[in-house]
Amino acid sequence: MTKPCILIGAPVQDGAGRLGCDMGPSAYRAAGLREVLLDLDIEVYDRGNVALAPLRPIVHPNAAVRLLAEYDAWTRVLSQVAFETGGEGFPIFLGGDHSLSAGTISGMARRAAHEGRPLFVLWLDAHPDFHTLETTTSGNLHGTPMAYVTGQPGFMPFLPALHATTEPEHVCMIGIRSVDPAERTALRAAGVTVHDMRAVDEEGLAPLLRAFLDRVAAVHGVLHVSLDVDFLDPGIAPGVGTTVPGGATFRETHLAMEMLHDSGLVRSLDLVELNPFLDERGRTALLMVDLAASLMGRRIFDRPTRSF
Ligand code: 5AB
Ligand code: MN
Ligand code: MN
Ligand code: MN
Repeated sequence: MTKPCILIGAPVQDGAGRLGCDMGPSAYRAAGLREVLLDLDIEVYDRGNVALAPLRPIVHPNAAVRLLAEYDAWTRVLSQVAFETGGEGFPIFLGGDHSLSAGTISGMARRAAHEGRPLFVLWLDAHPDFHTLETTTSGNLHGTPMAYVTGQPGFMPFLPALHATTEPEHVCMIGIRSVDPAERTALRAAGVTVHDMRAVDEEGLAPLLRAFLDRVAAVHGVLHVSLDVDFLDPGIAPGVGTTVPGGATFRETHLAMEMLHDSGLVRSLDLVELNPFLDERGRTALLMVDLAASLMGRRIFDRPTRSF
């Protein structure tokens, strides 16, 4: 790893249905993210937390939609920060709820386009977050970022115009096990690769991931990884507002992170949906830091002993 790691706190909670995700960046710092990266001989710069851009009034005809002006403002600022830091090093975005990925992925797509390379996204989540502003019924906008960055209809003129869209065919979702009907229809029409939990159980996470990494490498693509805490089984990761039973295990996820590191394809990472208010003695924050360390090059063999 030659590139420095840039930590960017994104204390976003406006997209989630419950409060507390704004404490995520602090929890990752308290769990020692910077220190584990330094132990790997990686240069680390902590940029502190990003501040919300000024709000502009936005009204949407879907009355369920909540806090759209905030979503717009976070997306504008995070997209710019992602574009800039993506050119300087390896940004790790410390969430914050998943609505922040509207900004980080759109910014990384612009960065990749700037370099003439296609952006791919690995989406590790129980949910596809593929609602549009029209189809969301909860109105919680953390359920929409993948639809926005892939250019699904209805986001304009409410959200910032995309400098570069992410091709739906360049998105691979793994761990999916909670999909709303409108999302299912839209995912099929768009051609997103979706490996639900049954696919993981039958085929194994490693072969599914390997096939995707081969596709990225074949066209000299760059990869952004978006890791939602609820990808993990709630038994090992309770610190999240939207737990779904039957999630990924410790071993599966560490293996995925090591494979991602070995591929050399990953350029940026979102750690999202951690809600420290719901966590148990920091164990979810520690696990996410542990996984980030694997993605950045620590072998499971070298993992320090630690009680969670
Ligand atoms: B998360 C749901 N589809 O739209 C909705 O945790 C859940 O970032 C969204 O993946 C979950 O509210 C968003 C029911
Ligand atoms: Mn999510
Ligand atoms: Mn989720
Ligand atoms: Mn969630």
